[in-house]
Amino acid sequence: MWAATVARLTESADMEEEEEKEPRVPCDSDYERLSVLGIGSFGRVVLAKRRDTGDLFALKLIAYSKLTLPKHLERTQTERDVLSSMRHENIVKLYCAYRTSTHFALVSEYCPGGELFHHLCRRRVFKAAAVAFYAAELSLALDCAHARGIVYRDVKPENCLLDSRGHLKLVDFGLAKVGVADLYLGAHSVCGTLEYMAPDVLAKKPSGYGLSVDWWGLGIWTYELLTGLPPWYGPDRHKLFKNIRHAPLRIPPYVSLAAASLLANLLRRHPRERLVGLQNLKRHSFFANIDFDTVSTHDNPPIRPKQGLANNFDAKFAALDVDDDDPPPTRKPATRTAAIVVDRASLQNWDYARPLRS
Ligand code: ISQ
Repeated sequence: MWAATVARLTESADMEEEEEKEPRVPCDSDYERLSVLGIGSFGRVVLAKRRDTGDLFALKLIAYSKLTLPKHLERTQTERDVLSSMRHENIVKLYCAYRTSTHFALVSEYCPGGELFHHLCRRRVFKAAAVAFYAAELSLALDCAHARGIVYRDVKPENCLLDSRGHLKLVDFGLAKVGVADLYLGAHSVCGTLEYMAPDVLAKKPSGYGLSVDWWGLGIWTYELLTGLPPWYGPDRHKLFKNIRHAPLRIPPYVSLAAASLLANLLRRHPRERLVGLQNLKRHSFFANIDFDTVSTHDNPPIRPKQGLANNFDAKFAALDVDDDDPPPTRKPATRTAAIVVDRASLQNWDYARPLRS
C-alpha cells in the first residue's frame, strides 16, 4: 500500500514536471481582446484577457502586410528571441508567441501604469529624485541586455512602461542587436529614434559602434525627464544630426550640479570618454540616495499608477476597434532592397510558451 502510494506520487510529480517543461502555446481564441493600448508602425498593442483565468496581458499584433522588407522580418524575430531569453525585474516579461492568419502575436505582461512618456507629458518635468529612481531601474535593464551581448538601441520614455506598483519595465526590443559584446564595436545600422541617436551611430564609421550608445541614450532620456525635452530636437533632420554631432550641450540652471555632471558625462560625444557601464554609473553622486540592489522592489515608487483598465493609456486608442485589421502600407518602401511578401510560414522559429515559474 505504502509502496503503491509512493509510486503514484512519484508518477504525478513526473507528470507535473513534464507539463512544466512544455506548456502549451496558446492561440488567438484563448484571449478576449478588450481595448487598444497603442498603435505602432507594424501593428497594434491590445489589452487582452485570458478566457480561462481572467488574467490580463498585453497582446502585440504585428501585421504580416506591414513587414515589407527583410529587415522588418529580422527585427520581428529579434524581438521574440531577445524577450524570450530575458528574465529581469525591469524588462517586460514575454509569456508566449503565436501566429494568426494575419499577424505575429507576442503576449507579454500588462503594465497598467502606461508609458513614462504619458506621465512626463502630464507633469512636464520630473523631480531629480524620481529621475534617479527610474534611471537606476532603466540602467539595470540595459545592463542585463548588455551582459547578454545585446545592444538595445531605442532608449526613450515611450519604451519605459510602469507596472501596477509603479516600477519601470523596458519594452520593444525590435531595434536590439544580438552578438554585440564590445562597448565600442560590433553594430553598424543607423537606427533608433532621431533625437536619441548617438554621434557614434551617426558617424557611420567602418568599425561601427557598440554598447556605449545605450549610455548616450540614457543621457538624452535623463535630460528629457529633467527638463521636458531632449537637448537637441526639431523637425529638420539634417539640422538635428548636425546639432547632435557638434552643438554645445546647454543645461538649464535649475538642474542640480550632480544631475548636470551626470548629463555631461553620459553625453560625451567620443564614446571612449563617455560614462558607460552600470558599475561606473552607480558611483555617480546623482545616485547617492539609490540602492541599486533593492530599487526594483522598493515599496514606494515616485508615481502610483491610477487603478482601472487602461486608465494610463491615451484615450484616443481606446476608441479604436480591437478587431480592426491594420490597413496595408500606402507608400512603397523607400529603399533599394527588394520588398518581400510575409505570411505565417515566414518565421520558422516563432511559436513560444514561457516555461512555468520562470
Ligand atoms: C505591456 N503593457 C502595456 C503596453 C505594452 C505595450 C507593448 C509591450 C508591452 C506592454
